[in-house]
Amino acid sequence: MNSETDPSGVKLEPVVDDITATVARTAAEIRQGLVGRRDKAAGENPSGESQAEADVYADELLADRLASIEAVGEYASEEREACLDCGPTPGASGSEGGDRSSPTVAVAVDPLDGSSNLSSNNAMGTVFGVYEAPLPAAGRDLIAAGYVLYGPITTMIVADETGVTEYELTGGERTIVREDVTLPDEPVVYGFGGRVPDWPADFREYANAIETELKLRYGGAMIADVNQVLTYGGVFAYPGLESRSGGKLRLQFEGNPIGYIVERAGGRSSNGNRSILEIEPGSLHERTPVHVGNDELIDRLESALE
Ligand code: FDP
Repeated sequence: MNSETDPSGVKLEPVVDDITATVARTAAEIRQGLVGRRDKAAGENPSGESQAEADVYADELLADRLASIEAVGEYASEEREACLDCGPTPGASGSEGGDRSSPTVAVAVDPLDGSSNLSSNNAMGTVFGVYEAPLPAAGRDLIAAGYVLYGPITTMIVADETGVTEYELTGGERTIVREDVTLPDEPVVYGFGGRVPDWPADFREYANAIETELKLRYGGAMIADVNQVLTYGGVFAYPGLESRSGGKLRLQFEGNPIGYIVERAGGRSSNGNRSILEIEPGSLHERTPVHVGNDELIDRLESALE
């Protein structure tokens, strides 16, 4: 696991472990709580999308559990407007007088990614990023990121500076099933979000070429579609659209964590011209085009979008 220390020499490994274990335990509760919560809730999220009852439920559970971890200074979620301040500023002094014995981090989550799939009972996920900086933060400030995939079984991917690990979850307990997860060298699958007529011409041209080479795997939940790429190799994209140049996915909650995981697994991420992790964030809920996958496929994407 993480052997990282922050610049002042404070060990971050126990912090990441605590957060990861908490997300795993909470995921068991989220999964169980999906039954009876598939209807729309009254409100919208800060991006103007309607919320399912399960979105609100998952956010409240994660906020409660993660904010009670001493080292978590901020909790932010796709489902709430502002950051929840729950401790000292992330990345700053952990206690009075500048003693850095307790590092603080910010955790950003998409509590239920792909929740439109609730109606059709298809796969969904929970995404989290652990930033050693106040939010909104750049992807290079991530010290770990991961996701839980609610598929036929529940699995969890966790990436930190040492690499990527896959777990199976049983009632919130983790069992390692794969260490040093890397993208297979030979890409097999692709999945692209957004409506085809809304794709810019240059992306459409790229997609036409990819369609002749790889198999389509698109399920409408980013986590499930990215997990296909991590398992078989290939490319996932939710590109910038004619109607919305930033695309759909949110930088803090989706783009950065997924970019971090795929890069740690030996692949590349791009917003169209550079790594997603290099984007300077402007606001908590800003969107970004997301393209992740095998190096060569992302190199070609960037050339196509030049
Ligand atoms: P959802 O709105 O169902 O939560 O995060 C947004 C997301 O799902 C992603 O998981 C998914 O990749 C994308 O939106 C699907 O969007 P489309 O319906 O436009 O395909």
